Amino acid sequence: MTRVHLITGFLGVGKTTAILNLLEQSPANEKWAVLVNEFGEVGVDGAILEANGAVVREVPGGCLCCVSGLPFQMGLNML
Ligand SMILES: Nc1nc2c(ncn2[C@@H]2O[C@H](COP(=O)(O)OP(=O)(O)OP(=O)(O)O)[C@@H](O)[C@H]2O)c(=O)[nH]1
Ligand SMILES: [Mg+2]
Repeated sequence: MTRVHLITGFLGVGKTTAILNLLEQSPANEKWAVLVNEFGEVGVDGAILEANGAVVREVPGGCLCCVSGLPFQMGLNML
């Protein structure tokens, strides 16, 4: 089983900060990956998260379920 956590919230509420804090505490024997569904400034979160040790895939350009369904599947498969 792959454990999945969905971090969601309003613009600027602290999602990236929370993920970065969790990454700092991640057990050494676990592999963590972050699938970023960023709306707007493409790539910013991905670069920051990758610099902090996570495997990152991005799904830019819109909602995972309606606009970016295929890129979402591709991102998951790449992980
Ligand atoms: N006071 C306070 N500020 C916080 C907290 N978490 C994050 N911030 C600040 O809130 C601002 C936005 O945090 P981000 O982590 O970038 O928020 P985000 O939800 O990823 O933002 P978007 O990706 O733009 O939607 C930053 O200046 C953080 O330093 C918190 O728990 N308390
Ligand atoms: Mg963010």
